[in-house]
Amino acid sequence: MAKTQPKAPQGLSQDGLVQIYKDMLVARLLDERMWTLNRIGKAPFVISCQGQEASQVGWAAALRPDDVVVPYYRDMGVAIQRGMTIRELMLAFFGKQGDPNSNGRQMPGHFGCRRLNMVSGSSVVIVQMLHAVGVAYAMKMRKQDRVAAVAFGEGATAEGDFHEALNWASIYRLPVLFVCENNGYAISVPQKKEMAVENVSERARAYDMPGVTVDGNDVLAVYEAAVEAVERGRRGDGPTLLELKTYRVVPHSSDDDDRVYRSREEVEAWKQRDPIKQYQLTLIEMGLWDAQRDQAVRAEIQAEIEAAVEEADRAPFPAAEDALRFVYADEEGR
Ligand SMILES: Cc1ncc(C[n+]2csc(CCOP(=O)(O)OP(=O)(O)O)c2C)c(N)n1
Ligand SMILES: [Mg+2]
Repeated sequence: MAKTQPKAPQGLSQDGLVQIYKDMLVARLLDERMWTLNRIGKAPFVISCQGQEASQVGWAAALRPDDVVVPYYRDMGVAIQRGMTIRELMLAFFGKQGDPNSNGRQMPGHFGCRRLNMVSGSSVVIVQMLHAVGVAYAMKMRKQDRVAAVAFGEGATAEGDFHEALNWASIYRLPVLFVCENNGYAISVPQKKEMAVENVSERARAYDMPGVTVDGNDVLAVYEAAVEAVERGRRGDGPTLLELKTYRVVPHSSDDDDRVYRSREEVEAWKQRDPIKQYQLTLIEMGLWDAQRDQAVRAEIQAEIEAAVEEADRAPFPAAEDALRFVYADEEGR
């Protein structure tokens, strides 16, 4: 039987389809390099996006540049899709001057950049949901057709802020896309010890909003579901809770040893469903990609990463007297 050709979602050009792949690849290769830099003692901390690239690039690609994104610490794929460069991300990773997120004063993974309409997150998990609801409320009061999108892990949904955010957004029919990147664990705690329900999306019903679960390793499925939710928000029909089932294929952070709480077989099984490999095959089937292009693009990205490593390693640390800048509203933020 002839295999059916995969179909591109409406509204995505061929260039758009390829760009999604490149963004996922940049996220993966950059993340891998960060781990080796950490292990040789060059940088203190990695919090990884590996395994979740399709979820992240997929939802971010559904937005316009003037929409506001409120990512969480794993969302390097979102930062890349929005336009943060390899150089900027490496400066942030080394905690150096020129990092657009905090000028080297925050931990890695605290993405925030005015140029990219990206709101900086707190280290306290889930509070970013309330920030996004506030942003969306302001958008509605100003009668803008913009949307706020916020991401979070499934473990963090056990906190009260999650419920308050859904409740408020629903009462006022706010244009928010709530994205749960469900990777099955909150550090060492598996989902069944985080919540009694099977799907985070089931909770949407209690707040009278659509709750949707999709395969978070299928970037086009994520994109399509996110587009629908974003359109809903833009039309004034209120928020959506989108749950993306995925997996982080590396430990929680560079300070975690995941061998103590999950089997190697489980990790291996998820690696077989690698979102980047899956999407590469889709593009090849669509006639938009081949092995030669793949090799060339990987080499280009690696060269850019190495140049960024050299630059960030040499770059100065922030000046001590800058520590309190931008804390109070006494000067323009970056
Ligand atoms: C309020 C709060 N409690 C605990 C922590 C420590 N902590 C950081 S990440 C994390 C796990 C969160 O898991 P999940 O929401 O599933 O996101 P994931 O890391 O799996 O992507 C915890 C407990 C924190 N930062 N803030
Ligand atoms: Mg999790």
